Parts: sequence; C-alpha cells; structure tokens
Amino acid sequence: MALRRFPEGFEWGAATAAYQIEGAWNEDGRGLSVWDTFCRQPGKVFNGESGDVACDHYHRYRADVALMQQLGLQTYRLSVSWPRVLPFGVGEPNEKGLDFYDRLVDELIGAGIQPCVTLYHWDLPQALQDRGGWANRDTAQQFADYGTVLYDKLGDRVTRWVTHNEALITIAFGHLFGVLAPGIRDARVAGPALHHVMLSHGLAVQALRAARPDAEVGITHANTSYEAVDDREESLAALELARDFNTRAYHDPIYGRGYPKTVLAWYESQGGALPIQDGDLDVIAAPTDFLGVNLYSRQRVKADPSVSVGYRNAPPTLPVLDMGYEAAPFALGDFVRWVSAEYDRPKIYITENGVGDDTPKVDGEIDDHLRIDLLRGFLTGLHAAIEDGCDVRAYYVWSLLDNFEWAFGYGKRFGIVHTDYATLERTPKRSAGFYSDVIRQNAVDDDGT
Ligand code: GCO
Repeated sequence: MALRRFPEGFEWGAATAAYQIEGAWNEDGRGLSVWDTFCRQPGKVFNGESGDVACDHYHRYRADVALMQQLGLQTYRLSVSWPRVLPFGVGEPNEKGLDFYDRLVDELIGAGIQPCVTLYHWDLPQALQDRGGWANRDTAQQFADYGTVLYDKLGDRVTRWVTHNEALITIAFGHLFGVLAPGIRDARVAGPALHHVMLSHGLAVQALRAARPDAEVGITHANTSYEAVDDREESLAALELARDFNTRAYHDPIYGRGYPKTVLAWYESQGGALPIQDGDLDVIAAPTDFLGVNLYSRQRVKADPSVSVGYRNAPPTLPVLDMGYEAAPFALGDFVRWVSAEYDRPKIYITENGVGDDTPKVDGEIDDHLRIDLLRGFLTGLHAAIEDGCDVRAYYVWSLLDNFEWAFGYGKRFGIVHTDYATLERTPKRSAGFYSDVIRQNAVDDDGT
C-alpha cells in the first residue's frame, strides 16, 4: 500500500479525560462532581459503575507518561478535574489538587510530550450544580475564574488550551435527553445552559489572553458528518437542520455568526429561550487560535415534520459498531472538508477520533485489527482532506487507555492500550504498534479507498 505522508511538523498525540481515567475521587481534597453524583443514582450507569477508581491515573501517572513516551507520542490531551482544583467550584484552590496537575505537566514535558489541557470535560463541581449549574449565568464567570487558576499555575509550561469538550453533549445528553450527568431532561433548562456554556468559553478565552498572551486556545466540539438520505429538497433541508442543531449551534457563535435562527426558535418554542444579553455574542466570538474536532462516524438524516426539530436520523446502511454508530472512516475527511469550507479554513486539531472495540486480551495480546483498519481509514481520509487544502495540524487518538465510558461504564474500550480493571495493568494493543509506526513515519499506509 502507498504511504500517505502528513505535512512536516504534523503532531501526533492521544487524548483522555480526568473523570474517565484519574480515579482518586475523594482523595487529597477533591470535591464532588456531577459525575460522582450521577453514578450513584441507580440505573444511570451500566453495572452501576463509576469513575471512583477508573484507571487510577492519579497515582499511576508517571508510568502512564513513560508509556506515552514509549509509544512516541508528541503531544497529550488531558482534562483537569474542576472539583479537584476548586472543590466547591469557586474560592480558594485546593493546593494538593493543583499539585497533581503541576507534577503531571512536568512529567510530560520531561518526556518531551507537549500537554494540551482541556478545562472542562463534563465534570462540573456538584456545588455549582446545586446552584443551577450551567443554567445559572454565574457559572460562566466562575468557569473563567477557574481557568485563571490553571493559567496562573500551569501556563508557564502549558501553551495549548481547550476550553470546552463537546458542549453539544453537555447540553443534549446532559440537559435534554438526561442520559449523562447532570441527568436533566428539560429544554427550559437546556436553552439557558447552552448559552452559558458558550458564554463561559468566551470569558475563559478573555481570561487566558490576559494571563498568558502567548498561549493558544480553542474549543473542541462533538461532530458527526451528516448526510441526506437522498437529494430530494426535503432531505437536503433536513440535512441543514441536523447541521444547525448539532454543529452550527456550537460553531457559528464562535465565529461571530450568533446562533442559527432555527435553534433560537426551537428553544423559544420549548420555553427555553436562550438568555442572550447585550455583548454576550461578542464575548463568545473572542478570536480563537484553533478549532478542536472530535468525530467518530457519519449520520444519514431524513425529513420528519412530525418531530419538533423537523428531521430524524435514518437507519444505518453500513456495518454498525459496538457503540451503535456506523463504521464510516471516510466521515473524518468529509467533515473536515465541510467545516473548513463553512468557517473559512480554521486551523484544526483533531482532538478525538478512535474506535470502540472490545477485542479481549488472549495470551497477553490484544489483536484489535478492527481498530487498526478503521484508524487507517480515518487517517487516509484526513490526509486527503489536508491534500485538498484543509489546515489540520495535529491528531489525538481517543484514547490512550481503555477507560470509563460514561453511561456505558467500563463496557466499551477505546484505548490503544488495554486496561485490566482488576489489576490496573496496562497492555499496549496491536493498534498501539500501528499508531507508533504512523508517528515514526509521519505517514499512514493508504487503505486503498
Ligand atoms: C466523547 C467524549 C469522550 C468519549 C469518547 C468515546 O467524545 O464522547 O469526549 O469522553 O469517551 O468520545 O465515546
């Protein structure tokens, strides 16, 4: 197979998130997050599992960084647990919590791995949720103040910051469908929460510019490459509605376009009008340095006037993966082309892309060839999009380790490294070797598509 070489200086990394890997849920002064609460509600998480222990990264971070170095990672995307740093979300920082991230950053830099720090990967302090959480406008400024605590402590070494991970999921899954923390199912709450999450991003960008003017900052969104089931006018209109609600709602304001009218109208119709105040949209549109793209699949959509948003997802036509979405490796390149054209070719980091594949360990080996095949396909499509002029500079595979997959508990494995949850032993999978080769060559062997 031909080798597709990535541009000189392209960066290769892996991503994780605090609640999914750290454990130590009640150690060294960490406060409660909405996920600690959610996991303790019967029926919310598969098998009643939680991130209490997870991968115990809090205690094993040195060995994990050594593993990253062994794999050849050039950069590593982590998230900070807000309640570990500010147990009640505000007030005096918990020095032991800050010290963990201080040591982790030093370990990464000592290993020649550039940290990329996400401020928020869904673990809101429960104390703030008790005061309304994202539906309370105060949380937006409290988020920026939390960011300043990190910028001050880590900003002399961390130069790449992500404000939010997947605001869509925070809002849709956490506040509309109720299937993720905080488990709310109320559009009257979700609308204000959406706006305050976006406002908090803008305030956190402003705070970074004040504290660390030389750093780079962006936001990471959950994405799907949407396609119409056919080229009938109603289907094409359904496609644009899907993009409005799932993509433009979270990207347009960042790029100074405000919210899509369809989204504003829908939330108003549901009693959850977005409480936009004068100046808010300018704050949200504070210039950013990159766009973080997370993507796992594509979704075909069709018109359906019987539902309030006017479209619905169409049945799959490709093999369906363990996570319930289609095996569609072409989706990454397709979406990168679309988002580049839609938003005037921003600098892009692929901040998450990977495969849920539960291939077991047999005789000490994990032969996860499905993950390798799909990663090869994703990267082939990404390379083609870069060749077509998209400005993609880095790729973070999700994930370094098998970890806590939210409501799926430990039932879904996304790591290129296997985690034995009984012993917490890490075992690189076959895909880890594949990925190390990609990093070393800065190239992927073409998947022939
Ligand atoms: C997400 C989250 C990750 C998930 C990953 C696999 O994109 O949903 O950022 O925390 O674990 O995507 O589903």
